[in-house]
Amino acid sequence: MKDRILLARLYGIVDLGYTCPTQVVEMTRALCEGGVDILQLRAKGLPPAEVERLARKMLPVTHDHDVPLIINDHIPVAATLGGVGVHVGQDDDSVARARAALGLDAVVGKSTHSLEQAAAARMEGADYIGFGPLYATGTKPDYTPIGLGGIAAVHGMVDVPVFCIGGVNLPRLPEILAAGARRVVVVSAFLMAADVRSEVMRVKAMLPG
Ligand code: TZP
Ligand code: MG
Repeated sequence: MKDRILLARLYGIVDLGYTCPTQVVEMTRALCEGGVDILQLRAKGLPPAEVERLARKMLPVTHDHDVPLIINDHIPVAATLGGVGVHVGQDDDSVARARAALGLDAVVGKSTHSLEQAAAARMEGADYIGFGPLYATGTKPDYTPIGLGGIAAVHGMVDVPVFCIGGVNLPRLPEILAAGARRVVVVSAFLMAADVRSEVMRVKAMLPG
């Protein structure tokens, strides 16, 4: 699974803040068919058993498309499922604890919101980092946007994949790429698109190969 992360450019998230549980499978299919390289299940506030249930519905689809599935926050759920990665935030369990629970082969990613946090996440052993929010975003409303200024620097600092996140959408992609981004996470712009597959395809086509 780690090799898939190294090659990945486009990271999608099925966020239950935008997608209702009954639409999770359909959304997973649309995102995978559109061409996301990694997919995360983010279900803030849902009980672990529900997160596990939804992940089990997503897995046949992600598996068919050879897209790694990453579980946000719920390390025990990820450990129970097996064959999935986990994503932790600054206030969650450490990368080391996640790795201890999931095994050495599992992908463990971490959210970072500054150059210092990016360097620390790398030292902690994260397989990839999220870096943002670049812009103000309703998906993470309590966070101050960090802007585009740190993107070039973070790529010079850490040797793991950096996924730029937060308010990323098609119209903003040229300036994000011009600032040095090579990989992005897109959440609401995909989940709220009128045609999810086409939107994913359009973003994917603009990313470096
Ligand atoms: N972490 C930093 S910003 C963010 C997360 C999970 C949300 C990004 O969502 P959107 O809708 O693409 O701005
Ligand atoms: Mg978290």
